[in-house]
Amino acid sequence: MPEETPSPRRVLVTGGAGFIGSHTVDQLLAQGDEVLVVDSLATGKIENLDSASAFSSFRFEQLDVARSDAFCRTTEAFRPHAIIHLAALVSVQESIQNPALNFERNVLATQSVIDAAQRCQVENVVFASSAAIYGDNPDLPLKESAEKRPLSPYGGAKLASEALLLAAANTYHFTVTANRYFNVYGPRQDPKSPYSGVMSIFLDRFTQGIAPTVFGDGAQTRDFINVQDVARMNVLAASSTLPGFHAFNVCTGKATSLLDIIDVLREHFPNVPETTFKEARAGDIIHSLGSPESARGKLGFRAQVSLNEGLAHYLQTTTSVTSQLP
Ligand code: UD2
Repeated sequence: MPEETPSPRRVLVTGGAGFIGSHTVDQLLAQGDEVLVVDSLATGKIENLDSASAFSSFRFEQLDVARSDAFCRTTEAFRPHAIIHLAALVSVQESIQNPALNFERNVLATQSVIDAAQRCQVENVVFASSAAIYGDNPDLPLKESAEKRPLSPYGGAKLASEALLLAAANTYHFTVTANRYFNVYGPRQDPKSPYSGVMSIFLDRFTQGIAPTVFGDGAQTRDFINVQDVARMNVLAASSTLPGFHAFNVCTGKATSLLDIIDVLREHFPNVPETTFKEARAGDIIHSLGSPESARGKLGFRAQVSLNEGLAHYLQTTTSVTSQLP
């Protein structure tokens, strides 16, 4: 007899006040789970949890996951069935400028999660990994087995975390899913830094009537995946019964160029001035594309939101927020 999934489940989400985290929390609450968010609010925003806080099954604790003892105590008190570990230093550029901080937030924090999971016998751990571990590997579409060539301390830390989790899964026998996100976009992504996701920057500019800047010729492609799909994969992985460690690309398998995105945005904002082209960024990858086959075959995960739908919804949300501004 397959083991029954207890309902409701208790799920601890680190980084739950962030872009991907808050959407994951919303989906967990909607399916009836009890959720504890642990977030230092270093980059996460409490406003991202506005809709979550309406649920009596939701709790929040402001805490840095890398503070291992405190995090263990919190985990012990909540006794989660699953931990979804999304808290991280998310900027590649910042990881290059401050590798020690990157180590603390992206490696030590993972060790802290492993310690807590082991001590509290958590059955299931989900980890936010990244396509950054593949670096500029040109063997597209990238399969999970592709050679890992991280090009930044950020990519290195994600790979190191996967190794720690693989060893922990083998040693302590819990289920671990490492989700390797490709280019995630959608509402609540912060467009403020020049290194924010390109989609958030373009949307911000178009809605303000400012021309987008393209670094290079705009023919570079990415595998853009909507945050709703990414959150769904996190939720699915949190109840995975696959034993041991598994890493999955979280992607669509479709390549889209920057020029394609600009074309779509121009349909919505025909009066925005012509695109500005600047020299390509140093170290920029021309093409990035993942193979979604493994996640489809082993977890039944398939991205459902098309780029057109995702962009239209993102625009609706962004413009309704902008129109509320004084
Ligand atoms: C993504 C991830 C990064 C890391 C990396 C691994 C994001 C935000 N970043 O970087 O964390 O995982 O993949 O490969 O998801 N661009 C413009 N104009 C702008 C901004 C960007 O032309 O105003 C270009 C940029 O030079 C690049 C493309 O858009 O060619 C995508 O840039 P990005 O920063 O959104 O994402 P990426 O793939 O470089």
